[in-house]
Amino acid sequence: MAVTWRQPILVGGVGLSFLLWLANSWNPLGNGFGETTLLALMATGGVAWWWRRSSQPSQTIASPQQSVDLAKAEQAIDGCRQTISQLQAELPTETDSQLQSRVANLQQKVESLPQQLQRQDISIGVTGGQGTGKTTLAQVLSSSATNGDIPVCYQDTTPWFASEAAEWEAKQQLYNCDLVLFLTSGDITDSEYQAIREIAIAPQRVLVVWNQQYPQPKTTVDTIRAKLQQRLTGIVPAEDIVAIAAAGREITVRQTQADGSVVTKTETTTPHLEPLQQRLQQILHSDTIPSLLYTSTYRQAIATQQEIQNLLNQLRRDRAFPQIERYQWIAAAAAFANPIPSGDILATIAVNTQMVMDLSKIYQQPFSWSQAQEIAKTLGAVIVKLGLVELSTKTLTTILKTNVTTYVAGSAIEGVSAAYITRIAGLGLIDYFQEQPAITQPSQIDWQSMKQKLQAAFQRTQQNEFLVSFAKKAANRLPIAG
Ligand SMILES: Nc1nc2c(ncn2[C@@H]2O[C@H](COP(=O)(O)OP(=O)(O)O)[C@@H](O)[C@H]2O)c(=O)[nH]1
Ligand SMILES: [Mg+2]
Repeated sequence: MAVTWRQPILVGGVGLSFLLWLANSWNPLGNGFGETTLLALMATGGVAWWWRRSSQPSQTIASPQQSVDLAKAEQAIDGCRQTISQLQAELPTETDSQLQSRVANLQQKVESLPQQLQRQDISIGVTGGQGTGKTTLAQVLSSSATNGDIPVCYQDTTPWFASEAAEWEAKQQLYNCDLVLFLTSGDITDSEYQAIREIAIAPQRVLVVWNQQYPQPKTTVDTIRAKLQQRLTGIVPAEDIVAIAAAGREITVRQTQADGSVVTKTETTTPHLEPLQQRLQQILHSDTIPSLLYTSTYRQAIATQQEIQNLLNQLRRDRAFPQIERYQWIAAAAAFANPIPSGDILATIAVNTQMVMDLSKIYQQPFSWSQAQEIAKTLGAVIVKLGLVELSTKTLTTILKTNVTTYVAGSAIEGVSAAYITRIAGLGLIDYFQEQPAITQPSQIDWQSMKQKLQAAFQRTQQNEFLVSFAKKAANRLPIAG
């Protein structure tokens, strides 16, 4: 067999000085390894952590009916301010105009949040599935007298469930609403349930309005309302579920006369809006209006912060990717130049330790050398345990043999595998750092979750097309092809 597969993938015995020499003499990306001084220990601690709600979705889901007070709304605004300053601090010196305007836009959103707390009008969105009476109800409510102590504007949305685009539009239309009337035409479907839940946990105050387009006997009304209340327990309080008829309807009434003949008459039923109007009056009372505004502001602050965080994550990824690329080629060269005898899987390596340090710095949780080393060791062990080394080596060996015409030495395979494994480690790390912004100690790392990230990164890079191009690229960087 021309190719002997020796296990140590990552450069166990490579000393720092060797690596430094290697990086400087064989410089894959043209930028010096010394820019991040290998031996410099980074100071830990003093990391400013921003408040990030999104990483803990369970918190929001736990109590959809949570009340938001002024302090909570202001805290959310503060969180936004911190994240936007973080974003500004991390903006590259040369920023294109598109990015600049995105940041300016976000900045403006953050600045407008405090004004939301003082708003002097209320906006109510009327939403629900197709044909549930949204337009009709919004019109009826708009034309009736003001419901409470504040000017109110009603707006119907595009229907949910019709298409993804329509639903997305409906959500946009509801973004500024302080209250949502969610219309149904009877007992709710699963998708209606999900939609209502989604609105409630946003959190956004939502009333569920059963709009009866046909007159129903009272017992039916009571049964359906009870069913709705039961289904929505913990999501919408019973008093926020009301039954109405937004419009009257012409119905044909057949009456049998004393002589047995049947007379057909047309009657128009009357609209029935009182239950909804009463509830709106209570909610739009001057005592309760502030709570609506706090909730709206809080919700918008959370959404804005998430938007800022997404952009920040994107910028960090943009910076992290070239680092991962750089380390993967360094790992390849090191493994190629200095293969170690089999059996000894030493996963801790200078390359990966340095990569952990650099990536953790990008993600604002800088680790010291020894901390990074501890992480790199465990990372290596986890990767080996997951069987990723073996799997990827097998695949890459086949790919190399079929795609690289010249003789492929075992050390070349080790080099390519080392590059690939370093890439997986790097991708896993950045996915993890992105989700867990509050780590300051290696002991805080949740290895179970890290494992999932590594596996996901592995899966994502398993398409044959990617592997072939990766193996070719790696082989070209090693002095083996040609
Ligand atoms: N009888 C009756 N018809 C209604 C009621 N609400 C809406 N409709 C009718 O149902 C149809 C759809 O209503 P529309 O408001 O356009 O629904 P949207 O698609 O949710 O905006 C229209 O023909 C309305 O006149 C109601 O409470 N009673
Ligand atoms: Mg409509």
